[in-house]
Amino acid sequence: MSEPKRIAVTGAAGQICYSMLFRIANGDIYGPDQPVSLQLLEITPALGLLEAVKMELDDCAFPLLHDVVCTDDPKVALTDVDAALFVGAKPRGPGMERKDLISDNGKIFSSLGQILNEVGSPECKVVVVGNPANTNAYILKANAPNINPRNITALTRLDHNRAISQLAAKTDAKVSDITKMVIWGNHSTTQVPDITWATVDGKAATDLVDTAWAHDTFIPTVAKRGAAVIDARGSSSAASAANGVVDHMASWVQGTPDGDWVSMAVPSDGSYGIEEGLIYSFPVTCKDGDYTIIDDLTVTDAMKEKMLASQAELHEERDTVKDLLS
Ligand code: NAX
Repeated sequence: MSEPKRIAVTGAAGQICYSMLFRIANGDIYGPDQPVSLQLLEITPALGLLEAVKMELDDCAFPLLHDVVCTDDPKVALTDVDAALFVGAKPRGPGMERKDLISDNGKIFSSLGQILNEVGSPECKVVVVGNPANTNAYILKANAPNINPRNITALTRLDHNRAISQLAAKTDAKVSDITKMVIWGNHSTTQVPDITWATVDGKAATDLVDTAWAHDTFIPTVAKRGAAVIDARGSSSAASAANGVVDHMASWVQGTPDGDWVSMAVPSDGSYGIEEGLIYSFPVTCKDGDYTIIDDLTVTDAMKEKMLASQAELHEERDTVKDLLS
């Protein structure tokens, strides 16, 4: 067997990680022949809970799980990792404005970015999950110039999966029949779920559903699904978010199937007029551990307007944290 892949996970005693770590240890990111080591980071008060998570990981006796480190020292967690999954962040508290959350969480990502810059491997693959995910990834990128900027990404795969599920339900199809879904933009309610190129069992989705449904029902349902889950369960999506992270990383590492793509928030290369460097969700294909933005789709005027509105929100978020962009 090969050397273990080292994976750092922050916020490792939280809700998302309680679903995610067991999947990673089972080989769901790097595949069934690749051992993994977990380097788990928490804030000091949560270390007891993190030890309990480690006890359960031990008790699963996963054949691929080589080693588990639990720490409150980001340097220990981020040293020499092949992948870093930044899940830990503060949730929005009562009376807190979105911009307060951005500033508070932004500080976590500037500090972790600087430490990753110091101790991380330059080709380490990063996905930011903690919200606001795109802007936190942007802050991390600005603070970690030694890390390949292409490798700093944010999670919109949960939104992508939600969109597939909604289209499958509407067309009475199986989720496995759906290809070429797109999520453009920010992981927020300004995101743009787009079925323009989607197929359902080989047929164009746009021939199966009407435009009014696609614009007035599908887009808001997907974009507000996170809030609907909070209403239903009293806390934010955890198992489905964990699944989204595993899917995001597995596609990146193992590749996407021929004839399909996935959505990932990655540094823009200027495609579709989106400012270069902004962390923005695009359709991408993955191969040999790298991704390529699909840059030649013809977007409708209506979608372009929404895509630019999502970019404008990212610009506003960036203005709020400009002090953190060293
Ligand atoms: P939890 O509150 O259950 O867990 C977060 C954990 O992070 C806690 O254990 C906390 O102690 C830890 N933490 C806080 N600051 C830390 C720091 N500086 N270093 C290390 N650990 C730290 O939240 P959970 O449900 O797991 O959600 C985590 C984040 O994911 C939240 O920001 C949430 O908003 C975000 N989400 C993002 C999604 C996406 O698709 N991008 C979807 C789900 C989720 O809403």
